[in-house]
Amino acid sequence: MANSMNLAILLLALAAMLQTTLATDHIVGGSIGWHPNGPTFFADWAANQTFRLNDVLVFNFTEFVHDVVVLNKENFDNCSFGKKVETFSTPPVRITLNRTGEFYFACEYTGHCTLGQKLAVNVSAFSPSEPAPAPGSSANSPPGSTGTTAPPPQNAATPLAATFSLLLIAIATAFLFQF
Ligand SMILES: *[C@@H]1O[C@H](CO)[C@@H](O)[C@H](O)[C@H]1NC(C)=O
Ligand SMILES: *[C@@H]1O[C@H](CO)[C@@H](O)[C@H](O)[C@H]1NC(C)=O
Ligand SMILES: *[C@@H]1O[C@H](CO)[C@@H](O)[C@H](O)[C@H]1NC(C)=O
Ligand SMILES: *[C@@H]1O[C@H](CO)[C@@H](O)[C@H](O)[C@H]1NC(C)=O
Ligand SMILES: *[C@@H]1O[C@H](CO)[C@@H](O)[C@H](O)[C@H]1NC(C)=O
Ligand SMILES: [Cu+2]
Repeated sequence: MANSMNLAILLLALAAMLQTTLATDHIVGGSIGWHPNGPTFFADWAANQTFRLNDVLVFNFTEFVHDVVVLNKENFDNCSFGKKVETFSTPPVRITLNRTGEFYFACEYTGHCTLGQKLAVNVSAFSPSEPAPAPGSSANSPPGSTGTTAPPPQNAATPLAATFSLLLIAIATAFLFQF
């Protein structure tokens, strides 16, 4: 009984560790970061990412020059800041995508949102059928950026790891309820 419990706890801890490694940090805008860079820059950036539950958005910007405001879709569409959901002003801002569905962000400093400093992401539940990013692709380095920047983390979550993690949880649960 005691041994089974220990094993179950060990397996659960292992599963938790795997789960943690599954969450990906997305550096918003790659090496450009969070500031206006053309009307479709952040939409293009987002199109090259896969956002999964519990992934983290990292907004990197200069304090008092930009901020991050969570908006609803209507206000996001017309860059309207009358009804802010939440405001984050101290960089780097880390936002955990803690539900599936759409999230809307914009900078409320005058003109920035209309200049394209706005980001919509659509968070999907884990999907094993998703294609892996092409090997060697520098998908995250924005056009026009110069210098040698290490490619930001791609979506490191692999279907195998997730399956393995689920399996561990299942085994641990089976052990816990066996006695
Ligand atoms: C992904 O990034 C590459 C390189 O920056 C770019 O050429 C391509 O258009 C992007 N894809 C999408 C769907 O935006
Ligand atoms: C944020 O930007 C600064 C200056 O560009 C850079 O030094 C720093 O590494 C960036 N941090 C992240 C998390 O990208
Ligand atoms: C933006 O749209 C919202 C919802 O449709 C509306 O309440 C708001 O007045 C609009 N703001 C501007 C500046 O157009
Ligand atoms: C997600 O986090 C925000 C705070 O950042 C919180 O207000 C919200 O309730 C959370 N949503 C879920 C589904 O946990
Ligand atoms: C977000 O993803 C969901 C599920 O994949 C989809 O039904 C929805 O239309 C997407 N929303 C947008 C704005 O693309
Ligand atoms: Cu700004």
